[in-house]
Amino acid sequence: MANSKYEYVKAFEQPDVLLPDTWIVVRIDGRGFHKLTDRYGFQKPNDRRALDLMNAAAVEVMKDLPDLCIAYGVSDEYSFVFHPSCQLFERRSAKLVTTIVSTFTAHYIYQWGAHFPGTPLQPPYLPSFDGRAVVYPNARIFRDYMSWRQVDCHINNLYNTTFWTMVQQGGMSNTDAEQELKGTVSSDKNEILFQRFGINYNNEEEIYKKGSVVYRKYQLEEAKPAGEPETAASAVTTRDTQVSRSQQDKLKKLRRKAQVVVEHVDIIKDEFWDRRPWIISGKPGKLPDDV
Ligand code: DGT
Ligand code: MG
Ligand code: MG
Repeated sequence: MANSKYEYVKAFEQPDVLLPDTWIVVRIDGRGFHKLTDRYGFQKPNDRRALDLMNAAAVEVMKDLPDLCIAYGVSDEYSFVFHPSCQLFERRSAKLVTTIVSTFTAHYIYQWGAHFPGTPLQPPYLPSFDGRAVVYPNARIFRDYMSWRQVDCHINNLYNTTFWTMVQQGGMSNTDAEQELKGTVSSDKNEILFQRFGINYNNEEEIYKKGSVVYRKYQLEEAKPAGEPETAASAVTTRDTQVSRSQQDKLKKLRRKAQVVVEHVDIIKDEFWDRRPWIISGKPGKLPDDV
């Protein structure tokens, strides 16, 4: 680019490179989905079509960005995770966040009609998402982040399921149901569901109870025997995250070969991570035999 007297304005741009060797989580969240879900008549408390659409968009984001190692979605939010070794966009925060937000939104809108046939999108109620990047210094804290989101999913879903059952099946007003649930703990809500409505919360669909986990599938490994102190999660060293450009390109190709799957499973316990060590290590595993 030719120099001009206007060139100096470039000095106003602020650097926003995220810390090296850290887990980058980009969490996106639907803007004003309270209104939007009302406008398009989403079922309460969970609309399967809406969750399937969120998951379909997330799968496309994962396919588009091989640097992503896992994503977790619940309600109108999705957390996308870049491995500490990620060098995409030189780890510039705004580039990473805006790419994820716009790619996700594009696919969400593109696939809307397939998931909500007969309910076309109409301005001003068009889906949009905000996003932010947060870095976590090690695998333990990154896993605590993921656990935090899944626990949140559980707490909200138990509350919402109980609340809407009391309203929809019990004929209570929103205010009365809210009043009765004030100060209750999980066991109280389980009891209300079971005693009054014959609903065993454990039998509710996993996608509602656990949220959605999206990752690249390789051959599962044996779970570690209980009591072994070191999980794969704590085994990443700085050395593991320093890889050359050509090595990175090779890994990218390998990642593109793997199938991206959506599962509704526990990510709080060690088992999920121990059986899928490639997520924490960043090193692709073996492709399943049938691929
Ligand atoms: P925000 O994020 O500050 O722009 O505002 P909202 O309205 O998006 O609030 P948020 O993200 O805290 O809460 C998500 C809203 O989306 C909440 O009102 C419930 C609604 N929502 C999410 N999934 C479903 C669903 O499957 N069915 C229904 N009926 N509503 C849902
Ligand atoms: Mg929202
Ligand atoms: Mg939300």
